[in-house]
Amino acid sequence: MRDMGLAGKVIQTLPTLDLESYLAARTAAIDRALDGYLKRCAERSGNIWKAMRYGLFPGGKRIRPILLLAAGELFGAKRKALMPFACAVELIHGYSLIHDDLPALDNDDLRRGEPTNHKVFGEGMALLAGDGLLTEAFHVLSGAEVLTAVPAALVLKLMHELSYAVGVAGLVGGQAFDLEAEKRTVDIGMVEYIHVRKTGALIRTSIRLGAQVADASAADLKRVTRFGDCLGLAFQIADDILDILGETAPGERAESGHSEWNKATYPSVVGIARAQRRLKELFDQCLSELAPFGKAAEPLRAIAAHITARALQTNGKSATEETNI
Ligand code: GRG
Repeated sequence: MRDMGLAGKVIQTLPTLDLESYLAARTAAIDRALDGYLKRCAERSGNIWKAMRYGLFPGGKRIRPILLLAAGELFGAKRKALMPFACAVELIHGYSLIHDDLPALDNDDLRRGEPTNHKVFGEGMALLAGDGLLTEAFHVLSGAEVLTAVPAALVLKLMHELSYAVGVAGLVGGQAFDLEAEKRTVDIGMVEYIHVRKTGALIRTSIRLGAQVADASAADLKRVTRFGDCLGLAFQIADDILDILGETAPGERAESGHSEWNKATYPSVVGIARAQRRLKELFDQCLSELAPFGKAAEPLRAIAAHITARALQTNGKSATEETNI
C-alpha cells in the first residue's frame, strides 16, 4: 500500500459523519438567512446592494458560520439563536475578502473563480460594498429579533468580543502587519503572529460565539477556544501550503500570478515539510481538545480533518521545496 504519511494518519482519524451532507445542509440554511437579511434592507436596488450581494453569493465554504453553528449545537443552542451570529461572521468575512482583493492590498483579479468585486463594480464601489457588509453584520446583531432568542446582555458582550476580534487586535491588525511584512524579512514567530490575527481571530471567535450563545461552561469554553486557536492557525497554514503547491481550487489566488514564496507564510519561511509537520501537530491538538466531548463533537472533528487533510496529502511534492528553508 502507498505510504500516505501524515495524510494517512489524518484520514485514519476521520470520523464517520457524512460531512458532505452536513456541510451542504448548513450552507443552505446560512445562505437562506443571509439572503433574508439582505432582502430586508429597505434600499437595495442600487449598485451598492448589487456589489454587496456579489460579495456574498455565490458564497465560498461558509466555514466560519458552520463552525459557529457546530460549536453552538455541541452545547445545545437552538439554530434560531445562533443564526444571526453565524450570518454576522460571514458578512464580516465577505467584507474582508472584498477589501483584501483591492489593488491597494492583494490586487487580485479573481475570487472564487469569478472577477473580484472591484473588477465588476469599480474600486470605489467595492470599497463601499465591503464597508456595507461589515456594518450590516452589527446591524443584524443589534436587531430586536435577536433579543427574542438571546439575552440582551449576552448579545452586547458577544458584539464587543466580535468587534475586538475583527478590529486592530485581530483581523485588521493582522492584515496591517502582513502589509508591512512584504517590505522585510520575517521569521516564523512573526508569521504566526500575523496568521493568528489575520485569519485565526475570526475562526476562533466564530467558535467562541457559538459556545457562548449556548451558555457553555467556563471550562468547556476554554477548551473550544483552544480548539479554535489551533484550527485558525491550521486553516491558514493549510491554505498557504495548497497555494504554494498550486493546488488552490481553480480560480482562486494561485491564478493571480503572485509568487506565494515571497509572502509571509509558513511554507515560504520554513519549507513545505516543516509547515506540514506544524499543521499535523495543530490538527492533533484540535482532536485532543475535542476528545472529552466524545461523539457530540464529531462535526467539529470532521471539519478540522476536512480543513487540514488535503494540505497534508502532498508529501510526494514537498521534498523539492525544502531548499527554501
Ligand atoms: C482587508 C481588513 C482586511 C482583512 C483581510 C481575510 C483576509 C484579511 C485576508 C484574505 C487573505 C487570505 C485569502 C488569507 C487566507 C485565509 C483565508 C482568509 C482564506 C479565505 O477564506 P475561505 O477559504 O474563503 O474560507 P471562502 O471563499 O471559502 O469564503
